[in-house]
Parts: sequence; structure tokens; C-alpha cells
Amino acid sequence: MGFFQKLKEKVTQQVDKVTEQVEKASERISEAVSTAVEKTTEAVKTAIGFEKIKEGLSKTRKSFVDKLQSVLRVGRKIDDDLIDEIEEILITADIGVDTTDQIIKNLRMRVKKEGFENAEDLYALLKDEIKDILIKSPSSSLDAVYDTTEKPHVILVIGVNGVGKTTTIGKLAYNYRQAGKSVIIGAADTFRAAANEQLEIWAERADVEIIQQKQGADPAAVAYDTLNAAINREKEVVIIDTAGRLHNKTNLMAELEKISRVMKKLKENAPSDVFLVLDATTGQNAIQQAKEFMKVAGITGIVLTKLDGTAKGGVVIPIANELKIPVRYIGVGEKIDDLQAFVPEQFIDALFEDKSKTIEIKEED
Ligand SMILES: Nc1nc2c(ncn2[C@@H]2O[C@H](COP(=O)(O)OP(=O)(O)OP(=O)(O)O)[C@@H](O)[C@H]2O)c(=O)[nH]1
Ligand SMILES: [Mg+2]
Repeated sequence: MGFFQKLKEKVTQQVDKVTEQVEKASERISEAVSTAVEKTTEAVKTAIGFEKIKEGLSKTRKSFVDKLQSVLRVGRKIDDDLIDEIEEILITADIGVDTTDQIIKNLRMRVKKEGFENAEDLYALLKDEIKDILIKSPSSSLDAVYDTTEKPHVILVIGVNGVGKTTTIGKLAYNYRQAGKSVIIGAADTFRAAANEQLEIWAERADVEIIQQKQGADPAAVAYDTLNAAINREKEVVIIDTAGRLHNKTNLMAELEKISRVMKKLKENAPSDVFLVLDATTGQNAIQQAKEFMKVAGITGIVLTKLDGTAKGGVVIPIANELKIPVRYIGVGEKIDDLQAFVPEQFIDALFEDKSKTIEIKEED
């Protein structure tokens, strides 16, 4: 091989090596950029979600936190009277007797053990205890909120009249679409006039397909048609709306059982989820409703709606703590992007967010 030939080969080899290194580096850069973009998008979404939850909880926070801050004032010492006052505030905030008992017991224990003396220290302690209760509840274990491990993932939505089932389905469909999933919804509320039209509007807003039949049709037939269409069209998520008339137990059981049985003909383990929708404005009554429904339906998750319209938002705490069914979503408004995943830490931070803290942070900026 001549000198120039050798030189040419060497140069070519080096050029190839450099090209390869540049390609690898550029791959790494583009990977790093897309990870950074993904992370930023996630962080922005979380921040927007947190703001919405905070805003949605403002009525509850106003009554709950204002009352707490007025008894936990600087200079006051911790004594039995103070603990009684806190107990009363928790109960009037719809946290319920049992969960309040649990919180107060833990609070007393920590005060004694850790030697707290000043009233103002109890604010952070109380926040901590409530957060701890929620973290230990089943609501905590679901981080993959819009993940679908099976295709299609079938969600049956149930609950009494007017709690917000149809609205929640519209929002949920939208959230799944935002997460890049294909969705089809089924109008199995064939009982109420105009139920189809209402769900159709939501389907349009969320940009998802809808399957319906005429009013009075068998709800189980609509559920079957919807699942069938989902399988044929390879959709990832199926959401079924149901009628909210106040069922007597036997009717409800028969109807839900039939819907599930008919869907099982197409997919053995359908429905994947049964979500019970509860209206937060009904306070303790929501817990009673849940207990009734739990007797007849295999509920896998709870959606608590209308938190924005009530000071009774504290009811989320006993629902998560006592029912042993995960609270999956909370409704904080009537708009399509107003359904938020229930994340205990985020919820408690939003509930306890106090004004003095916000001002402090702003001043630091
Ligand atoms: N402020 C507020 N309103 C809500 C929320 N969720 C639902 N709503 C309102 O509650 C009302 C009833 O909602 P629907 O979705 O029709 O309730 P439903 O359970 O489907 O009712 P039926 O089908 O009649 O049983 C509507 O006016 C909704 O806009 C929420 O999170 N916040
Ligand atoms: Mg409805």
C-alpha cells in the first residue's frame, strides 16, 4: 500500500471515529433535552394542578385554617381546653368523629413525647398528623394515574342523582386524552331524558367517541356495544356512564350485575374499575352513600366532586381514612380541566397553605 493510500485510510478512520463520537454526543444531547422537556412539562402540569387544588379548596381552607389559626395564636399555652377546641374545629370541618379521635389521640401523644408547650407549634404538628393518616390510607398507593396496563381499561362510573358522574366522565376522558390515550365513552344512562345529549357535549369537548342508544334502552346493551366498539377500534380506555336515580338496593345490584356480566362476555375481567362519585357538598352524607354502595358494588375508587363549592372539603380525610377505598380524583370546578388526581401530600399542602407563609416566600423572592 502506497504512502498516500495509507494516509488516506488513516484519515478516513479518524474521520469515521470523530463522526461516530459526534453522533453519539448528539444522541446524548437530544436525549438529555427531551428528558429535560418532559420533566419541565411534568413540573408545569403538577404546578398547575396544585394551583387548581388550592383554589378549589379555598372555601374549606378559609373556614378550617382561619379557625385553627385563631385558637393557635402566639402566646397561648397547650392545655386540655385548647385540645378540646381543636377537636371541635376538626369535627365541624367534616373530618368526622372517628378520624378526629384518631388525630387528637396522636396529637396528644406527640405533644407529651416531644414536649411541645406552645399553641402555635400545633399547626405544623396537626398538618403532619393528618398527612400521615392520608399517606397510610389506600389513597396513597396509586401513582400511575392515567396508566393503562390492559387494553381496553374499562371504567364503570356509578353514584346517586346529580353528584357529577357525567361531568366527571367528560373530565376523565379529557385527562386520558391529554395523557395520549384513546378513549370511548358509553351512554348507559338511558333513564333520564337528555342524558345522551349531555354526554355527547362532553364527548365533543374531550374529543372522544361516544356510543349511545335511544332513551329507555337496556343500559347493559349500551355497555356491551361500547366495549365491543372499543375492542374493534383498539381503544385503550372505556368509560361507562350510568343513571343516577336513587336506586333501591335490589334494583341497583341487578343493574350493575347485569352490566358487568354482559361486558364479561367480551372481556373476562371487565370492568377494570368501578368508580363511585360522591358530592363533597353533602359532607357526612357522602360517607353514608359510600357505605350503601359498598354493600352492592365492588368499588375500586372514589371520585369526590364539587370541592370548590363547599367548606366541607375536610370530608376527603375520613373518606380516605375510614372507607379503605382509594380516593382517586377530586373535582374542583365545572370546567373540563377541573378533575385532579388525589395526591395526599398535595391535598394537605393545599389545605394548610397559610397566608403568612405565602407572604414570606414572596418577600424572599
Ligand atoms: N362546582 C362544581 N360543580 C360540579 C363539579 N362536578 C360536577 N358539577 C356540577 O354538578 C351538576 C351535576 O353534574 P352531572 O354530571 O350532571 O351529575 P350526574 O351525577 O351525572 O347527574 P345524573 O345523571 O342526573 O344523576 C352539574 O351542574 C355539574 O356542572 C365540580 O367538581 N365542581
Ligand atoms: Mg349523568
